[in-house]
Parts: sequence; C-alpha cells; structure tokens
Amino acid sequence: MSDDHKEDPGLSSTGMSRRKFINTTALVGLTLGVAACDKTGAPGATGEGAAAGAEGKASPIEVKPGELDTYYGLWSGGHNGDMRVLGLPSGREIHRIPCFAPDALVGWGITNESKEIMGTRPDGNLRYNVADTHHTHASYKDGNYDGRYAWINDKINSRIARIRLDYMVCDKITDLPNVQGFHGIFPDKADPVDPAINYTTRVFCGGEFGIPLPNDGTDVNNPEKYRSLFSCVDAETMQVRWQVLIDGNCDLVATSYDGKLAATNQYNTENGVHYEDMMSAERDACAFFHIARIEQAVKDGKFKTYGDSSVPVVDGTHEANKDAKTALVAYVSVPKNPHGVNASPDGKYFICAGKLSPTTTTIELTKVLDWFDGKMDKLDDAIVAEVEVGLGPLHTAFDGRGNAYTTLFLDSQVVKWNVEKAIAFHKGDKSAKYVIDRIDVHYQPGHINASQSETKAADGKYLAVGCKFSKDRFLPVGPLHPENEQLIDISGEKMVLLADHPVRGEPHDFIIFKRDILKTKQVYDLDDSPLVIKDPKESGVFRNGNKVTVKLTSQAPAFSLREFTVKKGDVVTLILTNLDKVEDLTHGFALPKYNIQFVINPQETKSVTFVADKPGVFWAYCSTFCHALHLEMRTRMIVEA
Ligand code: CUK
Ligand code: CUA
Ligand code: CA
Repeated sequence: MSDDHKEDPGLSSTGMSRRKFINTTALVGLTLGVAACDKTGAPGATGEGAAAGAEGKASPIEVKPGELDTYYGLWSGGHNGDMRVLGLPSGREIHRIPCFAPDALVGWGITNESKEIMGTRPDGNLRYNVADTHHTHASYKDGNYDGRYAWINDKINSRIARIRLDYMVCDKITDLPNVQGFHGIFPDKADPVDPAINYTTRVFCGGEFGIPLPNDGTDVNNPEKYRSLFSCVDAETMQVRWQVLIDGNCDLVATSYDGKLAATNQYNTENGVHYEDMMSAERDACAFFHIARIEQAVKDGKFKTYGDSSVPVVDGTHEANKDAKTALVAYVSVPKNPHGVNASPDGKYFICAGKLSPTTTTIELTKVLDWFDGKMDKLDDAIVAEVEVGLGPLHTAFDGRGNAYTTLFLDSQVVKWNVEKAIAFHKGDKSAKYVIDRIDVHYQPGHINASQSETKAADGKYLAVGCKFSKDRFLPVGPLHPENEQLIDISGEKMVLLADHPVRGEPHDFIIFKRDILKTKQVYDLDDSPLVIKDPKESGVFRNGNKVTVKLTSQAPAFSLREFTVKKGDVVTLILTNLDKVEDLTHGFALPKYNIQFVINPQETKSVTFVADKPGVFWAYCSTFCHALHLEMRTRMIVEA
C-alpha cells in the first residue's frame, strides 16, 4: 500500500483517508462497539425510499399467490447442519434439506438409509448430532450451473455433503482425513487437461485449523508442527482424491473457469495459535494450486500419507516449491488476514477481501500461470489492483458488467466498485473512480452473492447480503436475534435495498440461480430402493430367529397391514413403500414411544431398524395429512411380552 489513499476518489467523501490497517486494540474495540450499539448503522440508505413500502407501487419483490419465484437460492443452514432452498425475489424458504444433523420431518438420522449416509457408531447411534455448515456451491458445466449437485461443508466435524438436486436430498457424506475446521469449498469448473470435460469433477476443500499430522497425541505442545491440508474430493465417488500439505492455513476457496487453478486465502501464514499471533504479520497470502501438476505428482507417486488415512498428500510448502517450473503451489502475498476469495465471471481475476486491511486485492490468473510457466519472475506481479474500499471487507459478488460488490463488515455497508477502474487506479491513473456506490445494510454483513454471480451467466439483477446482526429490524424474540438477509436490486447504477428477511442462524454462504437451471423430479422411481415392496400382497411379518422384517406399503388412506405382531426383544426392520403415485401425496410413519418418525414420499421406500423392547400396543399413525381419512390411517404394532 502506498499513500495513494489520500486522494482515493472512492473514499474521500466518507473520510476514510485516516483508516489504515487496524491494529489489535482497534479491531477488538470496533467489533464490540458495533455489537453493542444499535444506532451505528442507522437507516437512510440510498435505496430506502424505493423499498417495498413505497405507497401505491407494486412491491418489486412481491410474488403473488399462485405465481412462482424466478430464482432459486441455495442457503447454507449454519448451526442446523442443513441446506435451505429459497425462492427469490420473494425470499420465501421453500424447503430444508437435512445433511449433517437429524431431522424429524423427513426422518433423517432415523431411517436406515439416512443413517448409512450420515455414518453410525458401533452401537448404531449417529456418529455426530451437531454440525456447522458454512459454504454451499453447485456443480458446473460450460461455466454455468448444471443442476446436478450441490455441496456443503460441516466445519465442526470436517465433513462434506453432496446434495443431488433432482430429489433435493443429501446422498453422500465424506469425512476429510487429518483436517480440522474444514471451511471453504468450491467445485472445479473444468478439467485442466481434458477440454472435453467442461464440467465439475472435483470439489476443493480448505482446512482452516492447523493440527499435528497425524493428530494422535504427538506434538500437541509443539504448535510449530501443526499443519493444514487442502483437499480434493471426487465429485462422483465422493472419495478424497488427494491433499496438499501447505504452509499457513486455508480459509475460503475459489476455482478458475479453465480448471487450471484453485486458490485459498490464508489469514494465518504466521501459523499462530492465538489471535494476536495470527494477525502479527502485515501481509498474508492467497495460495494458488496448479491442479494438473498436483494430479501428475500423485500419479508419479510423489506423496506421503498420514495416520490411518491412505489419501495421498503432496508437498505444497514454500520449501518444496521454490522452483516455479515444478511448483505445485504459489503463494501470492495479500494484506493482513484476508477473508473471501472470489472468481470474477469473466474468468480473469480472483479477488481477495482484506478483512483487517481496508482493501481488496485483484489477482490476474493468466499472470499466475505465467509465473508457474517461468514467464514471469515475481509472483506478486500477478496483483493488478490493491485498492481501498472500506472497513472490514469480507466477501465479493459480481454483476457480469465488470462490477464487484464487497461486504464491509465494520462499516455495515456494501460497496460497489469497478474492477477495471480499480486496476487503472492501481496502475497510476488517479482519476479512475473505481468506487461507484455504497449502501448501508443492517448490520455487519458477511457473505454476499448476486444472481448467477460466480458463473459466466452472471446477470446482475439481485444481490443478497447475509447480515450477521439484525438488532432492531424485527419484532423482538428474546436474546437470540435472527440474522438479517437483505435483498438489493443491482440492475441500475445505484443499489436499491428491496427487503429484509429474518433468518435462523447462521447461514454464512448461499448461491442464487435462474429457476430453469433446475429440473427436479417430483415423484420417486420405485426402483430407487433395492428394498422396494411393489405389491401390497408382499406385505407381512417375516421371522428369522429374533430378527423380524415387517414389510408394508401405504396407499391413502391405509397401510397394507392393519396390524403386525412381534415379540419383546425382537430386532425389527420395518420396510415401507409408498405406492401412491400422485405428486404431493406424502405419508408419514410415526411410532409412539419408539422414537421413530419419517415421511414417505410418492413411490419412495424407507426402512428403520429398532429393538422391540417395550411390550404393548403401539398405534403407528400417518403423520402427514394426506386424505380425508388421514387421522384413521393407522396400523397397530403389537409387542407380545
Ligand atoms: S465465512 Cu461466514 S461470513 Cu465461514 Cu464464508 Cu465469511
Ligand atoms: Cu397418510 Cu396421512
Ligand atoms: Ca495473519
């Protein structure tokens, strides 16, 4: 950074010329200050007057009864460990897809099929009951979403879940070995060596916390030996293909459109264990991974493994990557504790937000490749802009017209800036006014995303902002406030705030795409399950020692068995196929005192295994309203003493 900021055209009006890097004291003070004060981000934003309430005008976000939203939003569900599906612009939550934590509506974590995906301990209980999802991204083809899959991370237990988007269900969960604090996630958009593979085949995952490798009790008191890994997961098999040992840590992840590069921003190049240590250096890094070289190194057997994991780990440390022509990893220097890294829709740049620096850093990808090819000596020459945008920049979205939108956590604002103008300004054209607009948001925004933002089809229509504090925006509900998702119209020069939506904590990241990208199936295929019961006549109780299989089907308003009898101590596996074919004709199966409850969609088969340890009569009832005789839709489980 130079002293250029004094005449920074984007900042003079807001008096930010005094704001430089934030030291420890100032940061702690600022953060506490904003959390405690409810008037700092007072309304009066540019778009406030044009917001939904303007009298006599139709609301720009209103989707009338019977009409459908024009965009899907996939929202990370945060502490609930699920993914949420929103319709936009209305902001209505249409669906929740459980992934990492149990869910009583669909029986996630209760049925055998879901337990198989989630993983169980030897006693049959779930391995984990809690989760913390942050980032969600969907599969690509030709630089746009293709509607096949979405992925979501679990930061606590370092798991990645895949959602098949046709049924909108989680179908695989994979543990990342030797990783703690699995944070950023991004699918690739092409294969770096095969131009015919112009779709997602890998998902890259950033490990945020350094740990001893292996983490088996050795080196616990030697933090200098803690390390982080960057992981590659196969999009189809969901196996971990390889990992890269790096210096510093991983945070968020971005990928290039040609499949050649993936990157992670690093806020802890210091390898610190306390926050003061983690913010002691003036600059950190954005680490770039040369995918083709890494895969070649794995093929050539140039890897290690750690602990009981057999995943190949290649060496991406500084020490092993000094020679550009063979390097697997390149570390581009960026200012103090950067946060997001985002790929511009034109495919040219990755942008790191400064977090503790009031800047964004724009890195040109062809230049990074030039360095890898030995055509450019100084890696940091790949930085084509490093400009001030405001305090606490975190994440960036794009409109497809050359503009970027960055959240400013400390300023409670979104700043709209032009990438090419920022580059011109950085080059020395001090007349280049790169900051185009600012808007107040409420309050302390984290993630941000625009419709189709990180695709070649970025359409610059809507911008959603995930505000971490809602404070006074909604009716008070006690000490735990909802978060505030705000929707902004970015179709014009000025941003216009359209709406507030309270949201259950804490969603972090989300993507927004056109509704026609997604073609969901509304009814299951009977053959999806090997356990399917195709004919009600196959129903019955089948005994093998104390193992009992109960087969039944549902067709409104009845289960195929009016009652079934087992003996106390039997290990019962109940298999249920819903033979109703009509869309939306979902039944439920709720078994009192046995802790069993799940829904069964048209043509779907589910199973559940339990020990019949309580004698008596148990009315299993349909728990989803399906028919005028829904309340009468029951079956009796008789457990003989
Ligand atoms: S992190 Cu949440 S605001 Cu986990 Cu994506 Cu930046
Ligand atoms: Cu079947 Cu209610
Ligand atoms: Ca740092």
